[in-house]
Amino acid sequence: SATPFKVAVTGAAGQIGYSLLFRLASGALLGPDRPVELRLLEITPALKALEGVVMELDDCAFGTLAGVEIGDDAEKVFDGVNLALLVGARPRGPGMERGDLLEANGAIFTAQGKALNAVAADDVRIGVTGNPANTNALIALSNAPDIPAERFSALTRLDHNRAISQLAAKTGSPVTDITKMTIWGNHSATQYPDLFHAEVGGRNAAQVVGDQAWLENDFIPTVAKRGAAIIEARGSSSAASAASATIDAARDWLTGSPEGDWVSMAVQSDGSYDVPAGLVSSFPVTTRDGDWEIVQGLEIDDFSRSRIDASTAELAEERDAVKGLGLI
Ligand code: NAX
Repeated sequence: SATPFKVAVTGAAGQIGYSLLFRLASGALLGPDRPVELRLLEITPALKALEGVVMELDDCAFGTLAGVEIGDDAEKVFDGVNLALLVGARPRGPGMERGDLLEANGAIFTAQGKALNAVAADDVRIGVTGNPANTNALIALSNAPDIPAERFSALTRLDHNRAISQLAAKTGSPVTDITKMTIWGNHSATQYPDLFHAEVGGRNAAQVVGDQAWLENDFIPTVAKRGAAIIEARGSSSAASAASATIDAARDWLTGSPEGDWVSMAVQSDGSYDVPAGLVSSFPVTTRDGDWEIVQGLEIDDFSRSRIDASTAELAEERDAVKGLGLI
């Protein structure tokens, strides 16, 4: 039988983990024929809860689950991993300033970057879900000098999927009719979900909608503030949808984006679309065999330009802050 694909998940005892682990174990990533070994990292106080989750994984008797290891030592847990999903992060606590948040997460993502650099498999891919995801990915990649920077990405696939869902509802189309959606910039309220290149049944989405006011005052804020709306309704932040998007992103990265379509991923900018080189920013990308390429040649009008610039300016501020803290 095939060698197990080793997947690390950090923050495995958290909310997203509680959905993500079961999807991974059931073969949602690489299908029913590829066994998966889970390597789960948590902080020491959460290990007992994680043991309970592992009991439940056992109880599912998943045919694709080849093994589970848990621990609080990143160098042990990341040993030989082919994919690392960095979900665990430090949430903003009461009275915590933005700088404090960047510093607390900086400590996590510098250490995890170094551990991946030391022990991950040569073919490792790293997806960062934990917030602030783009800047955490920048910190991790900056602390893993032997891993090519292209192996790191931050999750904007949830935003991408939210945008598809909103556009499908507005146009009365199935989600499968929506293609070429793009999220630009930061996974934050400044993100720019772009309808000018998206298509509905092969027709330009902005033209099909034909309503700039909806696009500006409804669509963009609904997508960008969806996380807050879910907290308001559910009493806790999006978890199952975040897990689902984390799987979608990793699966498409490893196995390829659909022909004639693209996906959104936050990756280190090479200066495409005048996004300052070095920032980890969301772009339209095509993927194949674990590599990605930024879709080139899209025309950016003034409206899109100002939205992209606003979000990348925020990313530049975050980068300057973590640079100031000596994290990158
Ligand atoms: P939880 O607070 O439920 O779980 C996080 C887990 O991470 C906890 O169990 C904690 O013990 C663990 N953890 C903390 N530091 C760790 C470390 N150094 N090593 C290993 N584990 C560590 O949060 P959850 O709802 O699961 O969300 C996880 C992260 O995803 C948060 O940062 C959240 O903001 C972020 N999100 C990102 C999204 C995205 O689209 N990029 C959307 C969903 C989510 O908001």
